[in-house]
Amino acid sequence: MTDTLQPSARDAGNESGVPIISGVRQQRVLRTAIPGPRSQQLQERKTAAVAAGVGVTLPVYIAAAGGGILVDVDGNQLIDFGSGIAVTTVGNAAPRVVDGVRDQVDRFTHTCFMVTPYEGYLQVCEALNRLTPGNHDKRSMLVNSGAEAVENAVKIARRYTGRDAVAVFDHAYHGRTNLTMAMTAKNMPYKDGFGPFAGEIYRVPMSYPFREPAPIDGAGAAARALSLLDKQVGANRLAAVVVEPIQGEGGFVVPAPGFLPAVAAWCRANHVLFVADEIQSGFARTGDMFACDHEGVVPDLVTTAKGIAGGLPLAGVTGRSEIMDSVHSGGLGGTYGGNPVACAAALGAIAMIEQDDLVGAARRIEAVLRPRLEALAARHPEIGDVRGRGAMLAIEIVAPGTTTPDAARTSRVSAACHAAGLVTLTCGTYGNVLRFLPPLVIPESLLVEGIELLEQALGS
Ligand code: PLZ
Repeated sequence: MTDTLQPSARDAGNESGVPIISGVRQQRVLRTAIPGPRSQQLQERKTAAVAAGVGVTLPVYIAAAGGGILVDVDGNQLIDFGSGIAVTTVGNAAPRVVDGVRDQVDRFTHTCFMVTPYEGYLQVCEALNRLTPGNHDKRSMLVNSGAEAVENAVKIARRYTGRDAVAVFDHAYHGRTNLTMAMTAKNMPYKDGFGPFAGEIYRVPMSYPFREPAPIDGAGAAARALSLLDKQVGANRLAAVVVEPIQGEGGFVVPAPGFLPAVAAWCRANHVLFVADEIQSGFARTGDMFACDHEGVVPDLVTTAKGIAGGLPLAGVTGRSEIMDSVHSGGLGGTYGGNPVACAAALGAIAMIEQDDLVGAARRIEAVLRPRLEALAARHPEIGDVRGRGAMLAIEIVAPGTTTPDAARTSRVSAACHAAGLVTLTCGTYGNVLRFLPPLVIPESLLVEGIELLEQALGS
């Protein structure tokens, strides 16, 4: 394997052999403590100017970024294992994204697609219709954020089925708006004090292999959830079952094989729409274009966001044409949905994903990271589970020999990674999952170095 995981990761070589991507040398550099003095000054201004409820994981202020590196205002270069929560899949300031955006802002920045439309919106919808699972006739709509995509999927499902109820799973994360807060499982920090929440949302058990009290396969876990839906809600009242094919914020929970196909089959048999929330797992992240592809599951509706547009705010709902087209004209929209600049960014990002085989890059990242994480788990009994797929991997940290979550140790390990110049994120209902979401263009050398830093952090 070469130093870069795929060819275009090397914008320009240089004599030292360290690749440069988007103008940034792909090298970790620590010039100050983390956070450095300039970041600390900015963080003081943040406290004085920004609402306290907007939290910050790592108060290092960023001046530039590219490939697998974030450059901060003190000149430190951090290895990026977060991608801004799975957004900069194609890398930060990726050249094809930047070129598309530049060209678009020169021409026009906004008209509102609902007033006077433009071609970029159509091209993104065409790409979504082509790339999402299934070969059936599809339609798409564009919005600004993941939560808005989920809201619209629910609106469309209710309109099409004439039913109200929506099923979601334990550990689910679907957003922070009123409807999506109701769909999100975790109270702190997402819901506490923010109710009352939207009604007609019903939560059932997920397939979570590491935490099952007794072994249960995917079909069994699906039957457990579906029987509750049958008995407590009634399939005839359900508009949709909404599921993340690999859960994101909830802990990178990968359901047992067979779970998703069984849920999808039950939905089909009961005329309930199967909605896949691929906002975090979609667009090459898991080593397939969408996580549903792994088991050949074809959802009725798919929500997308994050990785779709290389960092610009864009999200979408894609689905069967008869479902999407069941909504009356004017029933869906929003001022900024499918903004032309965000669409131009998405077209650049999608071109990169396809032309540079970033699906393959995600698989190669897994091939580098997973064996190293498993070797770490063999040496560190506090790593209870290594899981995920492609470049969406995680470890779950527990009291050794048990499944008892150890959130305190997880935060300490993550903080030690940060201090060493590795940006890691935590997640999970119990706050004890450390997740790894590198940009798919990250050089292999940074992946290997990141794991070495993680090992030191585990030991500290
Ligand atoms: N569905 C599966 O992962 C966003 C949330 C960060 P928005 N996840 C990151 C935070 O703490 O707010 C997400 C997701 C899945 C929906 C969403 C919501 O997407 O673009 O943040 O609204």
